[in-house]
Amino acid sequence: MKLILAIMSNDDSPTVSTQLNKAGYQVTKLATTGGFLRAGNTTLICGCEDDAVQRALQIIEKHSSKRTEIIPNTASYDISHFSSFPLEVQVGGAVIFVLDVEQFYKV
Ligand code: 2BA
Repeated sequence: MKLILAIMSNDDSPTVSTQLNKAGYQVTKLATTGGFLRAGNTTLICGCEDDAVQRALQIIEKHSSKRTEIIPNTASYDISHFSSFPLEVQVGGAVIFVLDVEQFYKV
């Protein structure tokens, strides 16, 4: 058995956990904070059999991988000059650990 720890953005975690649940995985969601940026993120804990890890990783990757989004640019360099060019920002991405589980109990 394996334990997957997946750290991702708060925006992606609802979709990832819904899709994991739909595929039959059990998931626990933790509200976490990145040690470097001190910003909120989400850590999903998912225990599964060894042969189910790859499918879980595919689901996580599909719904949380890094991608580029276009957002309106509201920056201005003075009161009369607003930039009308949209901004490309990188969002998403997940950091994933897969650990061996020595023992698992439900009591
Ligand atoms: P990522 O490497 O994509 O990491 C995103 C978040 O995943 C991290 O948030 C942290 O919560 C978790 N994480 C990543 N690697 C981990 C590990 N080995 N063990 C435990 N948790 C881990 P933050 O710590 O706030 O970092 C946000 C981003 O800042 C990182 O994105 C990385 O691009 C950068 N970063 C982190 N530490 C850095 C450092 N010491 N120097 C320069 N850049 C750093």
